[in-house]
Amino acid sequence: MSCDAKNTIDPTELKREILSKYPAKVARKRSKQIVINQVDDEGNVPEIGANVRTVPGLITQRGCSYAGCKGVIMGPTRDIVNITHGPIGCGFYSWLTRRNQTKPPTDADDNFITYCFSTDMQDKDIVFGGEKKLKAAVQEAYDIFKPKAISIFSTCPVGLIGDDVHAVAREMKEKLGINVFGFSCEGYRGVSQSAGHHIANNGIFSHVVGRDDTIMDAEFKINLLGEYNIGGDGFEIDRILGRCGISVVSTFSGNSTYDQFANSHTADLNTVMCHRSINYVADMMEEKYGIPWIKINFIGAAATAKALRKIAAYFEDEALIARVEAVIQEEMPAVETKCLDVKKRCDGKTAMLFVGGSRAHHYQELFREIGIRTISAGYEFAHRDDYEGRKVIPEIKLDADSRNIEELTIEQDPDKYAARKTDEQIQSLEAAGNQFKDYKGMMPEMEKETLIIDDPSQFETETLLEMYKPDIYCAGIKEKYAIQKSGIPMKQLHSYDSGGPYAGFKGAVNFYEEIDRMINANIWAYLEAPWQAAPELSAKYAWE
Ligand code: CFM
Repeated sequence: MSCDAKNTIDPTELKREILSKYPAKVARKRSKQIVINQVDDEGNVPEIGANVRTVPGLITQRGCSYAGCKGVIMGPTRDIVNITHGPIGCGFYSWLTRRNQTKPPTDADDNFITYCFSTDMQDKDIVFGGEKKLKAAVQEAYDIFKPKAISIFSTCPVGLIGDDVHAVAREMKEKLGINVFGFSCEGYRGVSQSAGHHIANNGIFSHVVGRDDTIMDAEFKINLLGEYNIGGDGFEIDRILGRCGISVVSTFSGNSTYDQFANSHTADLNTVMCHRSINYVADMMEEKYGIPWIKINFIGAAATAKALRKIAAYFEDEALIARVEAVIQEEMPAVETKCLDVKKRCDGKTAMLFVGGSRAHHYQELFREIGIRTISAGYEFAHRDDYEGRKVIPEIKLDADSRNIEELTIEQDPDKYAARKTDEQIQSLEAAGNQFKDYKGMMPEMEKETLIIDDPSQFETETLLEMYKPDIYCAGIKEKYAIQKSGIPMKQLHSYDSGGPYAGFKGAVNFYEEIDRMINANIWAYLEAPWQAAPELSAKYAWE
């Protein structure tokens, strides 16, 4: 029934309708970030505005730079003591709020993820400076936990008053004899958490990667970059890779440890899962150590099979290629049985995905497998390359906000660089259809006329829901209940609600079941959306 409505909506009209509610200047800005998708034969798509400041007053889904650094990148590492230098709220709200899991091999191994370390900055520290307090906190953490490493995260006031966290880190490193490093990841450092990813990754690359040259005794060694083990995704990926005989030296940063980062330059291939948060690390590792990188995706059963085949093709080993095929053959029947069953009830339904900087793309694969079309999607904080593909990177203009984030100058390491493949080998692999250093982005894979919205506001979300009435909407906790009140099931794709894993083969089965349960539950029919209860209810903006 609602299908007709979806097909008759003119996205151009809808965009005009949304923009008409904004003041002219805001409308101009938003019009660049709301794009009607078109894909030509070469896979070219329209330009989208992305990675720009949110207009003050619009209710955004975004987080801050500190969140991206401390929570996203460093959050899943279990044996580094992460101290938040700042008011207690910043530490508290980034304490176990992301469902990244970790599994120390034994109870004796360090696991600090369950702790919240903070300097608990007070007014007097803002006035007189907080460096002394920070030093005392580092000392105290060391005395109690004796960790391998301690890292320090700057919150907004730290930058405003000018505490030098790096000087404190240097001094304490010298004094304690362990690795201590700081991050200038004040919340305001960038336009979103994306800046924090970059700051964290630069820090790990400068302070940790390359410090342990032990070569793992394994035949096929890879790093998994941009996989954060949300809901146990990383465990499922490790299970599958393990079955294939592929060894993971380091995951950045799901279920990771300090030693794995330190050792990661010994891997022979970097595989990039979340392009947004980590693509620059892959580039830096290639330049400094000679490790090529490929984009892979373990979200979706077909995507998982494809990722495994890509890795096997890179190593050019017949036994590995055969083993990967055997694993796919063994794993797929259970997935296909579930998929066929669920598809009976989900085929033809529609979804909208507004998540982070990567999942709004990856999850379209899983939905497609059970016959669900994505009719509108967008990211909170992705850059143009995540939408349009890496080919637009040279065109992206650096603005003042991007310049704020340090770009490391990387050179070949005189001792540790070893090209894993010669140029000729890479070329012949490319000729055989393998792609290196490439990501085509989300938009080329989306249908024409779908609405792509960057950094959507709450008002835009509500308008989309009202007009399109999708069968399911995916975003985060801030959006969840407002959306469900309008009678539309809402799946959290950040935390997975309480579910997961959704990666790999077993994850696909979990996801199909979950979406089937949510979409086909009777409960939604009993809910009345505000516009159904009071269709004439309207309001005017002050400037109208
Ligand atoms: Fe990468 Fe992520 Fe994402 Fe991200 Fe995130 Fe996340 Fe995400 Mo939430 S690193 S960009 S900053 S895939 S926490 S595990 S779900 S917004 S789409």
